Amino acid sequence: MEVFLADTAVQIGIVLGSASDWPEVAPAVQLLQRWQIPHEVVVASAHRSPARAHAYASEAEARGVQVIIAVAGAAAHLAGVLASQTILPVIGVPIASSPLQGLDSLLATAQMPAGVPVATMALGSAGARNAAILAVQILARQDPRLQQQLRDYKQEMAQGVARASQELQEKIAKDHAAHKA
Ligand code: AIR
Repeated sequence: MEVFLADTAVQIGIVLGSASDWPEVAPAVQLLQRWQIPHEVVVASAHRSPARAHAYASEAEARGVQVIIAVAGAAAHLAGVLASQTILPVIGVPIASSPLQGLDSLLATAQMPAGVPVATMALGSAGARNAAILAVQILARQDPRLQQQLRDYKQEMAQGVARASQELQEKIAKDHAAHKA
């Protein structure tokens, strides 16, 4: 039985181990919305709903999904379990949601046995954002529009750093002047 809809044009599938992981992922999803990349967000736990997690991974390719992002905390086996059921690239995002503050999920996501790769990102929202960017970089190899968006994004980031530097210099100069007066 198919569990996930077949008629949606989704390129990036984001799977959360729990709805409680969502706040870490929301900014990454905003980026995908801004870039108009068809995506979906579903919850499927490798431990609490293993059949659902297996179904997602085994149906994803036929549904047109090109990259899977798996987000989970604690004993985070989600990315590895999904990767075991598909030939799609799987990007893992460990979340610091347990008393071990993410060391558990980082190791569980990264330390895959040879043969079943998971591209593991940094912990938390930075990792989620990088997962979205990496997924788009994969899609962009076949899509000049996305290549341009990625170039624009890098330029925007660099301009943001230059602006921040200018603002900091102005603040330091102002503080210095106030101190002298
Ligand atoms: N989790 C859920 N099923 C398996 C795992 N590893 C993770 C979730 C979340 C954490 O357990 O990804 O980060 C706590 O989930 P909850 O639902 O108790 O808040």
